[in-house]
Amino acid sequence: MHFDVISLFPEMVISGANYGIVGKALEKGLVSLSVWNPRDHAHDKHRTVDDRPYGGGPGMVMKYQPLKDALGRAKEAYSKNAKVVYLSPQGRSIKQNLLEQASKQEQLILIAGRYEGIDERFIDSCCDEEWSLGDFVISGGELAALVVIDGITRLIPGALGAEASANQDSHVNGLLDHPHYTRPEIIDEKKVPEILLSGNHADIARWRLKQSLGKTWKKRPDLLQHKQLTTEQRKLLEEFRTEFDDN
Ligand code: 9D3
Repeated sequence: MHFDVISLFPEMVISGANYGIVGKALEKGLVSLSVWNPRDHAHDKHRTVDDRPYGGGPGMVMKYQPLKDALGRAKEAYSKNAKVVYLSPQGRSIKQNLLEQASKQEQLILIAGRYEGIDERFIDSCCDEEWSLGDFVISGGELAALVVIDGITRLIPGALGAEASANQDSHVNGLLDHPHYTRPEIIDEKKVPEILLSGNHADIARWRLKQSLGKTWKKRPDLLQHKQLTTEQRKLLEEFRTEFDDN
């Protein structure tokens, strides 16, 4: 998978991608990343990339032409049919299934905006999709681009260690994760749940699934709304709720 990011702060994207699983995947050549700066395509004396909004109002708007030329470079450097995504507060909220679909692409070009946004004509003519991290405000698209790169990289075969697996991730199965514990066995009188010390892997798997179902029911009932539970899962959730009512 090849990622391109169009950004006025290329170092922010490059440096952010050099850690952990994404950093390793880049080293292994499982993914690659190029960052293109619209400022390199501004040819006036001050290399202007922004201008005042027509109609007035606060802030500045990113100009069409430097974005268009930077995008052109990204496309010709890799070629193939790339998907172009503008990261913005107006976009569709990113969910796991959106990243799963996108991970099948050969090239993904991410447009990171700054200021109040970018000229609408660039969105209309040059972008295929518009994605958001959710209903909160951040200062630009670079962190969003890193989020997308990270989320997609985890889905690429070989990017996660042998012990880990992307299909064990929370949200991949539509449930929240179960609780985790590590040594020591007792901290401030709080014991690790006995079953995790039993060595019975089937019982442990059942307990974890029950905790996942219970946590999801307590914290994110919306996730269960449209999920079809198996007979086993319904039984485990019933058990959890019964024990929950008792406490
Ligand atoms: C005054 C209206 N604001 C729009 C909601 C102005 C504004 C805020 C933040 C314009 C641009 C930005 C920069 N945000 C992003 O580039 C961004 C973003 C976000 O702010 N929230 C959630 N997802 C994303 S993805 C890119």
